[in-house]
Order: sequence, then structure tokens, then C-alpha cells
Amino acid sequence: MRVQFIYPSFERHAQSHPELLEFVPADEYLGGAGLGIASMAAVTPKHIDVAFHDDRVVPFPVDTAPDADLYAFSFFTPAATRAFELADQLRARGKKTVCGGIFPSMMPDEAGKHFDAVVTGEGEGVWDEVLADAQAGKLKPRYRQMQPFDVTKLPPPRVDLYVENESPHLKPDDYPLQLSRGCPLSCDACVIPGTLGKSLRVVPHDMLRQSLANLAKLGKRAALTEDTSFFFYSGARRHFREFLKILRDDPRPSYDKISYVGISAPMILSIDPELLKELIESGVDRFYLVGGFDPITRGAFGWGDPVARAKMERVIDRCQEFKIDPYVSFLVGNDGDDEGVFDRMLDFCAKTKIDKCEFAIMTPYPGTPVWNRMVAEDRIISRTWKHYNDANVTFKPKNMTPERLQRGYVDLWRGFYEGRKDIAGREHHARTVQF
Ligand code: B12
Ligand code: SF4
Repeated sequence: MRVQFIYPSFERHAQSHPELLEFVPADEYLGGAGLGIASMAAVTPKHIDVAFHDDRVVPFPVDTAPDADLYAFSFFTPAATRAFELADQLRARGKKTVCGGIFPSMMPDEAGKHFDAVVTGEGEGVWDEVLADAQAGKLKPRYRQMQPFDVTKLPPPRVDLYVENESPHLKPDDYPLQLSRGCPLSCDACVIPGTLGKSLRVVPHDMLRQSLANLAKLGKRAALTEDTSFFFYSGARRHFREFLKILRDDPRPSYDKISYVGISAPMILSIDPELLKELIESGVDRFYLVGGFDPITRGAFGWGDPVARAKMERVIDRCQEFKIDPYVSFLVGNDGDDEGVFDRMLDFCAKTKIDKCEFAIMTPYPGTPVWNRMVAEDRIISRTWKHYNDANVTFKPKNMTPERLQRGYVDLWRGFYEGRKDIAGREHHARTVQF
């Protein structure tokens, strides 16, 4: 049996808005594929052949498609448009298709219109059944992993499949390393509790050690993408500290081990100096500081709350004091944002002298609490999934027009980067570093 995995393409910021190309070109650095396919390939029995195609690098050639018994797609919302197009074409040629990932988990009925089978939630628990059914020619329309998957049984993801498929246009120097799965909170705009479940499960250190060794062999750094690492729930923070020791004992130079740690503003203020020191000793020199989900960034920029603004300045001071580069992802379009949000962000950037950041438009991703609210309030203005990429306004904002929000977003990129080096620190011809 042969399974062809496909990672469908999606638009980066500057592909949606070519006027941004000067600051954030779309074509040079695309980021690695999410770990969905690497995770499913890792639990595919050895006797089954697997192949991987990254449609962002070379469009998947439907007419000359490599023969396979099953075409397996993984996608999040921005890639759904392309996933549907490819699946429709494959099925028109009599091929069998299955999909999983964030969008199929949140919108199984919509995905089901285009695929023979849809897997919702973590795929590991049902993948054997999918493969057996596909081999017997009896795919079912839905497969659902009901219980949170036991992460102590996870093999390291097959990132090697991605690396084999790299090209000069897609050569990420890092890949995500998941320290945990799931989250017990339910932030307005987040899909994690809905896809990976509400129980926070930490991945055993042996598996992390092995994944780190695999990345090292492939010459790649790890990106720690989960903000849940800093939680006290389920011993996540203790687990994280122990992981930092593993990282510290890894003899490679710091730069080769880790690229960034995802975190939020309140977390930066809540972690003790001891932990900050441990982060530095383990080679961490960049935070990917996600804004717009928490009360500090919402208040500081959305409506100019002076207390929140002072806290946000402390966040940057703290990073600078510990020599951790804060790469801030600013989000605009929350319901609390008024038209002053754009100026407040630029003013903050100037005052704190941060030299690199990104700007994103709040996007009501299907299945999240904010999506449910906006559907109920009849505020969704676009269901073109490829526009759900944080670069387009897909809903009616509360305190401004959609056009004002769209213009404000483009002006933020221009306002920040015009007259200075681009997002990659070069005079011209940028490469994006966002994830
Ligand atoms: C790495 C990453 C990226 C990578 C890869 C993207 C991707 N497709 O995942 C890159 C760099 C491309 C990326 C870009 C963006 N990202 Co991103 N990213 C992530 C991140 C941090 C990790 C993804 C990951 O590897 N997860 C681990 C894997 C194992 O989980 P999983 O994919 O859900 O897979 C499991 C199941 O879904 C299922 N499954 C998955 N695929 C398949 C396939 C089959 C066949 C089967 C059976 C099962 C199955 O089984 C898997 C194992 O249990 C997530 C956060 C997160 N924790 O998921 C955000 C996340 C996916 N990104 C997000 C967003 C919004 C973006 C951006 C749009 C904006 C931004 N600023 O980040 C940009 C895109 C475009 C742009 N405008 O420039 C959102 C997506 C929201 C949504 N509903 O789609 C997330 C969830 C972050 C968040 N909390 O909001 N991102
Ligand atoms: S944004 Fe972070 S804390 Fe909030 S629900 Fe998502 S994973 Fe949990």
C-alpha cells in the first residue's frame, strides 16, 4: 500500500497584499509544514510506503500524480481552499482521499463535501483503522478520536520527510517541537482546545530528547511554539524546566539548538528571574510574543489603557534586560480596538525601540468561540477560506469599517518598516521570520 501525503498551499501576508512585498516578501522563507503529516507518517506501519508533497513549493501535479492508494491531506484554515480544489480534482480521477488537521476537525461537514473520509481531532488513535479501511476499499466518511491520545505512546514526528522535500525556496532552519498537547483554557480566537483537546498532556522527556536528536541530525533547530509550556497546570512549567536542562546539556552551540519560544505578555511578567536565567542558559534568545489574545496587549493597544500600556513596556524591558529578543506579533481587529489602535502600536514600537515585529488581523477561525459569536451576530463577511490568513478582514469589526481595518493593517507594516531594514534585517529583499 502507498500513501501520498499532501500539504496544500496557502497565501502568505504579502501574497495577499503585494504592496507589502518590500517589507515581507512571500517567496523566500515559508516556514516548515505543521507537524500533522510528520505525526501521521510516524504512526504509519513500516510496510506501507509513504511520500510527501509540499504544494507550496511545487503545485501538486494532479494529472501526473504519483500513484497511491490513498491521498492524505493535512490543512489549517488558510489552506482549505487549495485542499478542496486538489481533492475535487483527484476524486474526479477516481482517487481516494482523506483529510485531517485543524480545519477538518473544526468543519468536518464542509471538508466532507470534498473528501472521501474526514478525520477529526488527533489522528494517531484512528489512523490504523483508516489505513485498513482504505486497503479494503471501505473508507468511512468520518473518523473521530474520542479520547485524548496517550502522548507517552507518541513516536517522534517524521520531520525527515519534510527535509527531503526542501528546495532552495523552502529551507526552514527550524521545525516545531511540541512539548505538550491540548489546553484547558478557551481563549476567544484559539483552535487548540477544539483540535487537540482540553486536557494538557506533556510529552515525555525521552521522546523530546529523541526528537531533538533527530532535528540535530537533520541540521535543524527546534521552535517551541506552545504558550502552554509556561502553565502551572499538569506540571507543565516543571516539565518545561526539565526540558530546558536537556537543551542546556545538548553540546551544540546555542544558535543551532533553538530558534524561539512562543509566549504571551502576561507569561513574561509572571515568570521568575530564575526561569529567565535558565532559558538563556539553554540557548533561548528570542521570544515569539503573541499579542491580541491577552488582557495586557488588548488593553494597551485596543483602547489605550495606561495601566496595561505600562505593563507592556515592562514586558519589553524584561526581555531586553535578559537579552531575549522580543519578536512581537501585533494583532488588530479585536472588538475592543478603536481606530487609535494603529497609532498606539507604532508609538509603542518607537518608544520601546523594538526593531522587528509582525502585524496580523484578528481572524475568527471556524470552530473558535469568536467564530461562534460572530456567526450568531451575523458579522462574518467572507467564507473564502484562503482569506483566513491573518492578512484579510473576514468579519465586520465592532468599532471601524472593514476597509479601515484592512488599510490600517497595511499601513502598520509600512509605518514600521519604511525607512528601515526589512523584517529579515536586510536593506532590500526581505525574508519573513514569522511562524
Ligand atoms: C507550525 C505552525 C505554523 C507553520 C505551519 C502551519 C500549519 N499548517 O500547521 C507556518 C509557519 C506555515 C504557520 C503559519 C501561520 N499560522 Co500557524 N501555527 C503553527 C503551530 C505553532 C504548530 C502547528 C503544529 O505543528 N501543530 C502540531 C500538530 C501535531 O497538530 P495538528 O496539525 O493539529 O495535527 C494533529 C491533528 O490535527 C491531526 N491531523 C493533522 N493533519 C492530519 C492529516 C491526516 C491525514 C490525519 C489523519 C490527521 C491529521 O492529527 C495530528 C496529530 O494528532 C500552530 C499552533 C498549534 N499548536 O497547532 C499554529 C497555527 C496552526 N497557526 C495559525 C495561524 C493563524 C497561522 C497564520 C495564518 C498566522 C500567524 N501569524 O501565525 C500563518 C499563515 C499564513 C500567513 N499569513 O503568513 C493558527 C491556525 C488557526 C486555524 N484555525 O487554522 C494556529 C492554530 C495558531 C493559533 N493558536 O491560532 N503556522
Ligand atoms: S491561546 Fe494558548 S492559552 Fe489560550 S486556549 Fe490557545 S493554547 Fe490555550
